[in-house]
Amino acid sequence: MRPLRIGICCYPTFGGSGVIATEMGLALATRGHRIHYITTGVPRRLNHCPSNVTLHEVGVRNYPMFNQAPYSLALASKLVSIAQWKNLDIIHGHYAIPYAASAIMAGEILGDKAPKIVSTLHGTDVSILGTDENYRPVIRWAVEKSDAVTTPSLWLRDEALNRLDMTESAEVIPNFVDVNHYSPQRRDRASIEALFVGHEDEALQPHHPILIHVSNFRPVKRVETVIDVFAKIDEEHSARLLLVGDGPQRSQIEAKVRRLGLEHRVRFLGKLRDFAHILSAADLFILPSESESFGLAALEAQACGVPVIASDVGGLPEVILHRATGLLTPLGDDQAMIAAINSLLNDTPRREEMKRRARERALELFQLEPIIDRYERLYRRLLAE
Ligand code: GMT
Repeated sequence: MRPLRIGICCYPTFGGSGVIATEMGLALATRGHRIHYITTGVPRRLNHCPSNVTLHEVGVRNYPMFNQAPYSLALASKLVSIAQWKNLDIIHGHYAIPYAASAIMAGEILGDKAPKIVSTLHGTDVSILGTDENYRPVIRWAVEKSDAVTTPSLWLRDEALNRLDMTESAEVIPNFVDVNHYSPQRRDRASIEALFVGHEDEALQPHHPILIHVSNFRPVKRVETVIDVFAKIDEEHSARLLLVGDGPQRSQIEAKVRRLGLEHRVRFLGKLRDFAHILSAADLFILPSESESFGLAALEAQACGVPVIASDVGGLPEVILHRATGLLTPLGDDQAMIAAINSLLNDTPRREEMKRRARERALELFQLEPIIDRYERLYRRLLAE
């Protein structure tokens, strides 16, 4: 089979869509395909760059007439030029705005020389922007014009179908995890203990539970709830909380932690490039999100053998098997989440069993290679190869 020339455009940031797009590109490159990332910066998870991977930065020129520089147009122009120069077979856009939309714009400009365009919807591009009349018509147009549309969960497929009035259903290709990198073997409690040394009254003991939350600190993640729930757990268990990531609400969350006098128990670790060893050392992962199309962070936790306590929303039940790999509680019911966490912290054999099942689920359903096979098959089907 001939190697394909694939352009990938995505947010190069800490978010799940950028992570999936970057790791997918690297996995396809390992199979010999030529990968072109077309983004505003170096994708955060791009920690090495093989010779068949090229980065193309989109330059957004400002001009006195512009109120705000039109990134989507600069991106579309860049896609046209890379598609022509590198003779791309496929452009794969991750997230509808601007990536799918700019890819379709580029396709229209290229006409019958256009590569096939695959659009992956990731979450709020459907659940929030897909209902906002400022964006909905463009999102709907991009989705309808794409040669193929994928979603990471059945839930998002149905949301997209209904909210965007799609004439054809998207194909569900779940997100994936590198189970070798995200694995219980990387458990490293000593480095967690080091994080708390000298910052507290009582040294971290082996029986003190470590809770973790990873997110981009946006309102949809409900990080305030993470703190409220943790405060209650700490009263009973003398626990520790690790917060990985950064985003618009971080300062207000830090202020809340100080207000509650919890600064000795909580560590803000910021946008760590690699945190698998920290994740593996945690006892439980907390994710009280308002909406989540998939919950990549929850999958990464499970791959590390860490059970997840999350809200019962969106695609999370497709990732977390209630009572087997974690516990799902009704959205907004903090008491139920506190009770769920306490029930697991007080029952070590049950927690141990959940750790095992969490890892097992990641191995059974969400391994990288079989999922990359599905994308590759999709590309070849579109190219009739
Ligand atoms: O849709 C977003 O809010 C952004 C996006 C991202 O870039 O992180 O997150 C979504 O895509 C991830 C990767 O597919 C999913 O794991 C997240 O669940 C999803 N977020 C939401 O649906 C809120």
